[in-house]
Amino acid sequence: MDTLDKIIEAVAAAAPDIRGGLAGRRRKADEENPSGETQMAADVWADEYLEAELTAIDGVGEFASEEREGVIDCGEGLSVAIDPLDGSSNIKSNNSMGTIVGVYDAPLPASGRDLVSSAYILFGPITTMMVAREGTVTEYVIEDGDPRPVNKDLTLPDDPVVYGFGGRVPDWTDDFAEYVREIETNLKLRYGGAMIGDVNQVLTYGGVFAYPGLESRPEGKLRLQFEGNPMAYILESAGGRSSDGERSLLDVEPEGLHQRVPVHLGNEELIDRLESML
Ligand code: P6P
Repeated sequence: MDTLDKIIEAVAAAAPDIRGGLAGRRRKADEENPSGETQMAADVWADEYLEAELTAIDGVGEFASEEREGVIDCGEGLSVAIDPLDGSSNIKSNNSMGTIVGVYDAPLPASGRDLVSSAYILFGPITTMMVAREGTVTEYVIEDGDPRPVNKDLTLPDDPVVYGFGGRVPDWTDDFAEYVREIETNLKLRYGGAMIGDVNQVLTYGGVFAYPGLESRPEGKLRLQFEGNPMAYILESAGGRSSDGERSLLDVEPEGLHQRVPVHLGNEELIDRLESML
C-alpha cells in the first residue's frame, strides 16, 4: 500500500469516530481559526484527531489545516492540507458537513497543479467519500470505516440541474449578479452552507457552485489550499471546470497558506460563460 492509499484509508477510517463525536461538540470553542472565524469544539477535535492519524503515516512530510496557523513538518514526503470540518456551522442546524483533504507533492502552500489526489468525506444521511486520483473520481460509501466503491468513474452529468451561490445578494458584483439572472431561470437552487454538500449536489446532478468575489471581499471567503484546490481537482477530474473568475483554480499562484480565493465549480459551459461575463 503506497502513502496515498494510507492517507485515503486513514481519512475513511476516521470518519465514523468524527461523525460519532459531533453530537457532544456543538458548542463554540474559545478560539478563532487563522481566518478569524470562531471555531466550534468539533473543529478543534476533528483537527486534532486527523493530525494525529495523518502525521503518523510514513511518507507524509507536511501537515497543514484550516484550523492551524502554520505547517507541521513531520518528515519527508507528501504534504497533506485539510479542512477538518468544512461547514461546521451546520452542526447547530444539523445539516451536511464533512472533511476535505488535499494531497500535494510539494511544500505548502503549493499550486493546485502539485496535487496528486484530493478527497472529501460527506456527513449526510449516509457517510460517503469522494476521491480524485490520476484523473478519475471514485465515490465510496463508508460503512464502519471501510470504503465501499459505489461509482468507480464518476463524471459530471452533461445537463446541469442545480446551482448554489454564497455571499449576500446585495454584496455580489454587478457582473456576477447578471450571470445569476441568466442561469437561474434554467436551474434549481441548492445551497446548504457547507461547500462539500453543495458541490456534491453539483457532482450528482450537474450544475454550478460558487462562493464568488464580493464587493466587500473581492478575494471571496474560501481558502485556496484547503477548499479551492482540492475541490477544483475533483471537479476537473470529473470532467468539469473550476475558476477564480479568470483561470482554473489549479493555476492560481500560491501566496499564503490561508489565502482566500473566489471559487466557481461546475459544468464546463457554465464556468466558461461565467468567465466571459466577469
Ligand atoms: P456562508 C463553511 O463555513 C464554508 O467555509 C464553506 O463550506 C461554505 O461554502 C461557506 O463557508 C458558507 O459561507 O457565508 O454562506 O455561511
